[in-house]
Amino acid sequence: MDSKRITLALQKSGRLSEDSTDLIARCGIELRRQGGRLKVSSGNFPLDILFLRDDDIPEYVSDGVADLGIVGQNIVREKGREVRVVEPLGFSRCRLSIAIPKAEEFSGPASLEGKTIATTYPNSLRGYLDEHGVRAQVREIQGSTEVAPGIGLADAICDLVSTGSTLLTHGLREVEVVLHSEAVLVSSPDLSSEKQKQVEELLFRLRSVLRARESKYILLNVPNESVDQVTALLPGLRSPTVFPLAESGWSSVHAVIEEGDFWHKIDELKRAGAEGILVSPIEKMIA
Ligand code: PRT
Ligand code: ZN
Repeated sequence: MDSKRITLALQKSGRLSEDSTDLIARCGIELRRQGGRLKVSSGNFPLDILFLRDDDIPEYVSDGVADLGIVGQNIVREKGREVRVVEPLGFSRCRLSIAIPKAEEFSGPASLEGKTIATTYPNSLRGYLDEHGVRAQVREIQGSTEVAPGIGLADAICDLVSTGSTLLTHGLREVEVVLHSEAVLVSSPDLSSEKQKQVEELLFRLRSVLRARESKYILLNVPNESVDQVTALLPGLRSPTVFPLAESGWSSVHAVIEEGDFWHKIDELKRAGAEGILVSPIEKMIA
């Protein structure tokens, strides 16, 4: 094995796959994924990718078979393997929650005392119950947890929720959040210094892509008398860039804004006299 190449474990197929491979592509790393192959190598970065079931990723990374992995925090927590969480990636957000039949009363964790809870996350659920001093029976099942109360298999369930529509369809309501999750980059606990260097290079690219995702490039025309007011609204990487327009009395202002602030900022900018506002995505952002 080439000691300078790093191995990244990704989910083979499922909810994490597309965002994970897309992220790697945006880092300028070319992969030629052929059919159902388990391992592919990049020709332009010292990276090999292993495609696995998401549940197996923490084990492969903690054992050092893979140096890095992309997996949900829910799986990292459930498996309890020794891995280092290097970077939250902002996709596949969900929560692990306890849900009960919607007509049932719930007045806090104590309402679960003596109940049977079906889950595919027994360790996380036991952790939650212990933390709250609740004695309940954990029934580990494989998949389709949401049907368990309806067929008399359990009183409650503990499962992943994103939109909540699965719970709704099965007449259940979410009562407690056990943990919030998103996809994270994890690394092996002990990497050689050579590999660590490659990981740093990959991380530098990843962070540039992630930062850019949260930001927009904004261009607007502003009457000169409003430039100060408008630039005060736009922090930018340092401060906004201001150019004179060919038409006298007007300037063009360029800046970077946070996606989350976007609509709120646009309203304020219009009120301050900005016109011809253009907003575009940013591909990479190097701090
Ligand atoms: O085959 P493999 O083992 O690799 O895949 P998998 O079937 O175990 O996992 P997959 O692809 O379904 O999910 C991978 C990861 O996506 C999870 O570990 C989470 O980190 C994340 N994720 C985000 C979700 C959800 N959102 C999600 N909603 N995983 C599962 N769900 C399921 C949930 O279990 C429930 O059945 O979707 C349903 C609820 O969704 P809503 O939108 O109706 O609330
Ligand atoms: Zn899985």
